[in-house]
Amino acid sequence: MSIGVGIIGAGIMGADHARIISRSVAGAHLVAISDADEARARAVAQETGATRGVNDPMGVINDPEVGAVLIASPDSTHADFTIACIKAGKPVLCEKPLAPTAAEGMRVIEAELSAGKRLVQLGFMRRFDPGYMEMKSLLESGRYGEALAFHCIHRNATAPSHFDSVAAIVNSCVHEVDISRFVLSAELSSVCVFKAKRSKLAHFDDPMLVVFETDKGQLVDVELFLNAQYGYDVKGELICETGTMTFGPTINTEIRSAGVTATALAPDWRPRFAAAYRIQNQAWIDSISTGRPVGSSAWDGFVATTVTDAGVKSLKTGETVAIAYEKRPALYT
Ligand code: ISE
Repeated sequence: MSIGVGIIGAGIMGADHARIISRSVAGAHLVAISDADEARARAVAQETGATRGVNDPMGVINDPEVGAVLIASPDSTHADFTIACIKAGKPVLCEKPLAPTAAEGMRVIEAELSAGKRLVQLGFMRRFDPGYMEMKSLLESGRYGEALAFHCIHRNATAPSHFDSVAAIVNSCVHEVDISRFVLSAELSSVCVFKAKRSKLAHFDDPMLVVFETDKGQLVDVELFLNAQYGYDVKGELICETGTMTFGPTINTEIRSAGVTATALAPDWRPRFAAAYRIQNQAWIDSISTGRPVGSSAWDGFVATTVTDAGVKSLKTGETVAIAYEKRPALYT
């Protein structure tokens, strides 16, 4: 049976998810898309074959034809819409981050705990990226010994004008928070944010180096450079006792001609992580039929906000900040 999906938000990500669900996901069809800009919602609905485009997020969540909801509205609205889905008893795939702060994220955990079952998947799509998945399984094969350090590079061509240094941590670096917890099967125990010399082309602290320590004594360093100009570039290199694992920044073919090698870089994360988004969205729909949640949970989303809260504190004080966690409830074990 096909699951009717409602989407909240018809911006860059909401429209992308609508296209993925309508073109590449089996077992689901689009019912309604809501956006503060109703004309934008209607345009995306028309393009993707959704029944309607509206400006009524609660109407979409409570629509009896909507069996599952995908939230891709602005970050500050994620927690409230996710809680509304939990109250309506509907499975929800919420874009990252769960919330801008841990205090707001905790409200989602409380709502899921009172519902008594897991309904939330967080849209940390990198967990479904073939490069990161292979890195994790190679590490877990034990062939290369233990992981010692993880170098991460996270570059965007340009950051939007509403971005600031806090958003760089809360909205961008949150990906490395989640993926390093996933790849290393470890918790992050401290964070220190270093501001590099600021690019003249940036309107906030950019680039920054963010260094985490894990509870296994590993170091995770992240170069965050969100106005790198030349394209979208995400790389990871895992340093193990007897070898290293690297995956490339690109999914495109390398061309050699006229004395140079060239490989096109994606302009942003959507083409770079196209496979990850497709696999993630299919896994979400499949998990609804089987009743077995996959990917990042609301708890993973909440932990990520706990870490980014500490990152923001380090950004402001320049000090290393120890990360203190709430106790993990039994629902998430
Ligand atoms: C954006 O929201 C994403 O999720 C992208 O993956 C990330 O690279 C970018 O920095 C974020 O702003």
